[in-house]
Amino acid sequence: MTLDPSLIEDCARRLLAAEQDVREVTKITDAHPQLDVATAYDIQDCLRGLKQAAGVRIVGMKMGLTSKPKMQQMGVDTPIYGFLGDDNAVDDGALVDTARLIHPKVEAEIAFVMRETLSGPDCDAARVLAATDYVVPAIELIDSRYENFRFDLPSVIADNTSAARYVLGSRPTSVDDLDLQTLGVVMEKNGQVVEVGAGAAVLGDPAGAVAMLVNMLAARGAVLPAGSVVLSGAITAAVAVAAGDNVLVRGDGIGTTSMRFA
Ligand code: OOG
Ligand code: MG
Repeated sequence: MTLDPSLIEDCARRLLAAEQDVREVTKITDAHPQLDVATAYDIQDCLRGLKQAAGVRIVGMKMGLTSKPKMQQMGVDTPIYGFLGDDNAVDDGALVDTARLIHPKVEAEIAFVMRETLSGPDCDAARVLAATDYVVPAIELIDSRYENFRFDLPSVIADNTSAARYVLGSRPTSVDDLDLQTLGVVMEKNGQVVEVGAGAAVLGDPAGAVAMLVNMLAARGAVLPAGSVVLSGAITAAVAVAAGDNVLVRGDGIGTTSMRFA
């Protein structure tokens, strides 16, 4: 179902207000059960426009639901994409204020920083690697605006795939020096290992997840601009965090990155 343009904007404004006011809302499909994926991306685009109008600069994109642990955890098995604004970025090791978040969870990811613009529809992992400036370990903090962190595919797309904060490692590594599929990643919470995985958990190859993003963007007439940060998707299940927690992700040969919570 395509929604009336005024309804698309209403949905985007409701999600923006939920984020700003730090409160849960019912998922969009409760009010609009026929909402389809294309219209859900229209709502996400509208949300992006509202944020840009308020001064947010778009710095990159993210893939989500690209690994089995995430698909099983959320009960949705289709990869999705969202956008990253400069308001989502936090510095490596920085303190994140949980009072600004509804029900935060963290994910271990591999982030790409692109040297060249990529466009679909025939993008593949080799083109992604050739266009990549460097990779770094990342922690994505997701914070669904929906009640109890529960949603379906169209609702989570409209909600910008739960994007909230992210942090990148500060040591760039060239992809020429890495095998992204066997790259091991360890997530620690308060000094205890809570999740482990390898790059191949992400659709067999994180570079393939970035290629899928480029092809999904092409289907909507968009490109992945040079300079973009791309979160390729959680390697492991997401882990809930609260004030006082300390989360660290280390990737084999690519260093570490961390977030602390107040
Ligand atoms: C949707 C976003 C998932 C990932 O890396 O899989 C995501 C969610 O689980 O809330 O960012
Ligand atoms: Mg993620």
